[in-house]
Amino acid sequence: MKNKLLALRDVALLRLEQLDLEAWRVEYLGKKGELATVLRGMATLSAEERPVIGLVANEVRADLEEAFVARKAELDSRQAALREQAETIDVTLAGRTPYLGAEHPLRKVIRRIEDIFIGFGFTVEDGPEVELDRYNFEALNLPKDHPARDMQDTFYLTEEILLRTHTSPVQARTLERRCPETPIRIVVPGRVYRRDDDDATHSHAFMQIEALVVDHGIRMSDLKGILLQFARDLFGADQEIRLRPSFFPFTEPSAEMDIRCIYCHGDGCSTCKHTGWIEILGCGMVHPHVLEAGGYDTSSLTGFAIGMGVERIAMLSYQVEDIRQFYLNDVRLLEQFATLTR
Ligand code: 2NM
Repeated sequence: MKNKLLALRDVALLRLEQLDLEAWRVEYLGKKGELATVLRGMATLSAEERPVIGLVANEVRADLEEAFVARKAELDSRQAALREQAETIDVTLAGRTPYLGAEHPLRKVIRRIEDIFIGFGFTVEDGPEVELDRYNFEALNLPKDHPARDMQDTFYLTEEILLRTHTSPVQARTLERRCPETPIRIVVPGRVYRRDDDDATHSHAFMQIEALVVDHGIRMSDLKGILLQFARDLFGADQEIRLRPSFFPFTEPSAEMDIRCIYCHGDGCSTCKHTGWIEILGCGMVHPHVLEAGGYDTSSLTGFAIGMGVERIAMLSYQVEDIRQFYLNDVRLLEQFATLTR
């Protein structure tokens, strides 16, 4: 029995290195463990043998318990060392490149257009998106019963208050505010709203940029010169343009400007519907009613105005097929523009 106990101790100490600590404790020191099983056999021993074996058994138990405590301490300290190592900051490591974010593609287009007009001597103006009927329509030669009001289905908040359908009310406000003797050269970007069903090419809320010039002796040829230079600054030095007659209530005469198709250069493709041209903006000579509403003397002052949709230009420039991509703020789209310099 003594040999059995000593053999048990040797095996147990050997297995301590190999077994999970708790599994080892159950197997050797547990109530139904190896040691307990051997000790149950003591009942069969004689009265002389029992104290001798008892002494050996106690020694074996003490040895195993001591080994258990030592092993536990060893494992605990090894784990603590690992944890400390994991928490240690290596100050010699290279830093992570911070995520910088990027200009939204619509902002990029607005900034480029602003910069072109700033180069022509224009300044940037803005105004409220919640507007008065007076500035959005009335001052722009669009009286209450005018059929052209239907051209732009309007979000009305009250009879008189609405979400602006174009940025032109900013021009109307500027004309009203400025001294009617001083020339005006402004460019006005901003969000506008129209009751429209959203689809791949329409949005009920989109960005517009308009320009206005008022001065003595401004003529259609001034408009055409600015338009040609604008198109060349935006799309390249050899860009061709053409003007087609059109209608807007706030300009007379009015025109739409096409650029040579930036994809097929006039050969014909699906983007230009095989015409070789792409419509890009509307423009015209400011209607005398608009200047008069701003207190300007139309016998000595004339002007021109230009208006364009930012999304349309962004879709053409960056080959974005669906206008809704601009409003999703999907980082995968935005990251594509992060590296773009223009
Ligand atoms: C366009 C087309 C033609 C325009 C007119 C004015 C104002 F206020 F001067 F009358 N601002 N913008 C205008 C003219 C806008 O957008 C397609």
